[in-house]
Amino acid sequence: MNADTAIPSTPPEGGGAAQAFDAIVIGAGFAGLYMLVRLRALGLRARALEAGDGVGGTWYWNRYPGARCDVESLQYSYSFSEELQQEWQWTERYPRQDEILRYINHVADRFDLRRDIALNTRASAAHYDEGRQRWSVRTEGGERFEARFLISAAGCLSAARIPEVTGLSSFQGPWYHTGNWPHQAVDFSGQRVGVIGTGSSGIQLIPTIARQAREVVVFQRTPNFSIPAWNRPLPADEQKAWKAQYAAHRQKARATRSGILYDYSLRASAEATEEERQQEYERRWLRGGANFTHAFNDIYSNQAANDSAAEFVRNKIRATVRDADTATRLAPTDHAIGTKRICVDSDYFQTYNQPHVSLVDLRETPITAIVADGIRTASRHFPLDRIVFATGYDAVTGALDRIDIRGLGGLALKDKWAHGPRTYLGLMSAGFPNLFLITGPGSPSILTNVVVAIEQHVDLIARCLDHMQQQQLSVAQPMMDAEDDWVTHVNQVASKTLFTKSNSWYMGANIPGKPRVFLPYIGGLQNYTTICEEVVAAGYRGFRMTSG
Ligand code: NA7
Repeated sequence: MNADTAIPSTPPEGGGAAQAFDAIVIGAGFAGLYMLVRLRALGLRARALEAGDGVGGTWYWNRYPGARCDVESLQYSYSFSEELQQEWQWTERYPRQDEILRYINHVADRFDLRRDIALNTRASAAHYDEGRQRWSVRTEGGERFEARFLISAAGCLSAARIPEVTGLSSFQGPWYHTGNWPHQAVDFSGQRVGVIGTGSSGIQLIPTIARQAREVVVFQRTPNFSIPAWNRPLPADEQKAWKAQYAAHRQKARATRSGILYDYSLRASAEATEEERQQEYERRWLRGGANFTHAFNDIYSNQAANDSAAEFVRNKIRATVRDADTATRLAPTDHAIGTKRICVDSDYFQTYNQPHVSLVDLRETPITAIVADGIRTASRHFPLDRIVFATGYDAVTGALDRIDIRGLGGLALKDKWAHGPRTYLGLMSAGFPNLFLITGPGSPSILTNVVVAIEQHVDLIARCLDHMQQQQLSVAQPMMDAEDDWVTHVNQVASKTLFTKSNSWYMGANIPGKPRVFLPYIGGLQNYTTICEEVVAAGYRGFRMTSG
């Protein structure tokens, strides 16, 4: 579409008088909170609209048993405040959901952010009024907000998805989705529990539930690679030593491709002997975590290198799971290791050695229906008291798709993105003036330590708003050719990797009908940051900024 020939759109209807702000932020998780900090520092009046009745986003909703971050505590945290990073004490190598949520709440209090957050307020529509250069936002509760800037902090993994399975409404027991877990503890003692899905959430949840439940039946469509977390308490002296060098560690992390201080090998797999390769895998296996896939620098791009690392993990699975048939089904063969998000677990494969835990391979015997007392597959009926859906998300674009966002000429963002998201730098989309996307599609986002990616994006947006204020510019949006070039670049970089061959949520493959496009930018956080800095240094090259 041509932004210059657009006609004004109609603001959303309903509700009383609109509450006016300089900026509306959608979401009060890690991204929304830090955005509020930066907006306040610019002297802009902002309001964050948060669907939950508390802050925290992902970590507010994902309260399932075993929920834990797969990036280490000392890295998965804000770096913008030296005082904050020094004062907060983490208790474990990998933080549990409740600890992260306490941390986020601490941040909200420490920086006095709550007064700028409207809880229980889900944005349902956001329309741009070209004449008034204002976004008009409507909420599910019928409230209306107006602002010059609209900033999405809605998250990449926040639109939980329950697959369409016949008969769910007839199930008589309680059922849950990991991404929308009840606030009260759920007791599985003595229960027969069916778990659908074996991604990161399922792999964390299954061992934890198995400690309580009478019986656990896991319904697996695709097995996943998982590396042990070897989680442990974080000793005070280790934490102190890290904090003594915090600024330097953060700086080094930002200069990596994933924003995480891993041990990135500079060697290609073929440069090592077979014995050296096995030693390297074993060393990393014993250290634990997603660092494993950085054993050689071509695991994501070279099939033979990937096969070698994948086979090592398959052998570990076979050595762990006693029943040979179950082990075979748990060992992934349909995708390259790491091209579906690699999982980090605590005793996942060991759990299948317990007599009350069983695995159903849905590729062989698909679910035909959920019935009043359980799940029926093509070959048998499984009586169950509870069902857990660990079936994932409409990733990266899902949260935005669920809001009726309309830009110039009334164009819906969803329609513009019908064949895949189109953005410039994952930050803005042409035809949607003053709409900023924190960790939007086409940015490194979910391929990184997302807190690092969030801080980089929020800082960039804040600098852009500051520049606009200084220069008395009121409207910003990308130029179409800059956006087209970026989309081409994002696709080209992805096509050089093994990622585009897998049916992953990175590719939108988990959602029926979603275009098959690689959603994040895989060129590396450090390269992406360099590109952004060049854009800024060149006077926001590729953006058109105008005064009102
Ligand atoms: P994921 O990684 O998308 O995993 C979802 C799982 O659910 C995965 O095993 C899916 O199988 C399975 N699934 C999805 N739909 C169905 C249906 N219809 N039937 C059976 N099984 C199904 O989501 P998670 O919540 O585990 O993790 C998301 C991210 O959060 C994770 O990567 C971390 O970054 C944190 P499939 O593989 O699609 O065949």
